[in-house]
Order: sequence, then structure tokens, then C-alpha cells
Amino acid sequence: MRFTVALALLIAAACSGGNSPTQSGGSPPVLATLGLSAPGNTLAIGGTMQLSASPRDQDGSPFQTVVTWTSGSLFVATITSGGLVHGVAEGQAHMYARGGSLTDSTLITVVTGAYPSSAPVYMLPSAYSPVQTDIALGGTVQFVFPSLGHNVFFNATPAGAPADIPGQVSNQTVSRTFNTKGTFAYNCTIHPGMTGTVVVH
Ligand SMILES: [Cu+2]
Repeated sequence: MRFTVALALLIAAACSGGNSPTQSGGSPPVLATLGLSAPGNTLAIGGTMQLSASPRDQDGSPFQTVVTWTSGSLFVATITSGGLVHGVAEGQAHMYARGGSLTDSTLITVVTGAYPSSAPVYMLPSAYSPVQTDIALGGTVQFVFPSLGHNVFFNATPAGAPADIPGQVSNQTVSRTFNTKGTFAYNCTIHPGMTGTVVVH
């Protein structure tokens, strides 16, 4: 605050004295850019990312000013007074840096950090639900067979799918573990067009 007042007086004095400051020489430094930078634009839930600012004057020289940080959506991500962003929930949020009369921002996307290690697949009369299941490497899928019988046959390619669940299976849950990364399609031989995929990440 004192600095700002002093600067204003300096400018006033320079102007009233009739000696207009020139660009080349004695013009006092003023804040021109905040120089916000981020190491990336996506962040996992629970993850952190350090933002930084390097304020500069009209000549590109470092300019000392206080930078404050705020989040445009605290539901998605919070930010500390030091610019450390914390991912809270899936979504997008602008992070704002303010210094002097300037504002700069960067858009952060918060994503789910990890795929589940376990997921169920239910069976409607002639469809798997969900059609696509995403799991982590080494994860297990529980195939939940209802009273109407179904089966699960994995495609021959790619290699690495677990064993098929043959026959006409009903009223039980059968688990399969996926130890190879990839997209594994499967189908029910009883109901043409009943297909699903497991994507192992
Ligand atoms: Cu079926």
C-alpha cells in the first residue's frame, strides 16, 4: 500500500514537473504481466499441482507484487494462498491469480484417479449391463447371472482374456480376474447380439 502511494506521488511529481517520462529512460516500472504457469492441466482427485506466478514489468524485468490465488469452483478443486491446487471432484475449474490490477487464470480438469479393482456386470434379458466395464490391471469382474440363463465367451483375440463361462448359467455370480492390459470383447452364445467388453487399464 505504501509502495503504491509512493509510486502515485512519483508519477504525479514527474507529470507536474513537465518532464514526461520516456519509454527509453526513466519511466517507473509498473506491473505488466503476472506470468501464471502450471505444470499441466489435468489433476487426479486427491492429487496436488503447484501453480506459480512470475510478475514482470513493462520491460520484462521481475516485478515485486503480492499474488493471491482463488478457485473458481471449490467443489472441483481448492487452492492454497501459496498456489497449491488440490483435486476434489471430477470436473473443470479456473484457478485465478490476482496481482495489482491484473488477473490471470488457467483451466484445470480434475479426473478420477484410478480405475476400480472390482466391478459387476449384470444381465438384462438380452444385454450385459454395463456394456463396457473399465477396471485396473489385476482387477476382477463379477458376472451376475439372473434366473434367465446366459454365458460369457471371450473373443479369441487379443490373448490374455480369462477363461470363458460356458453353458447356460443362472442364479449365481461368477468372477473373472484380468491380468493383461487391453480391450476384451465377449458375447453370450444363447442370445445373438448380446455383447460386452472389459477394458483393462
Ligand atoms: Cu444371454
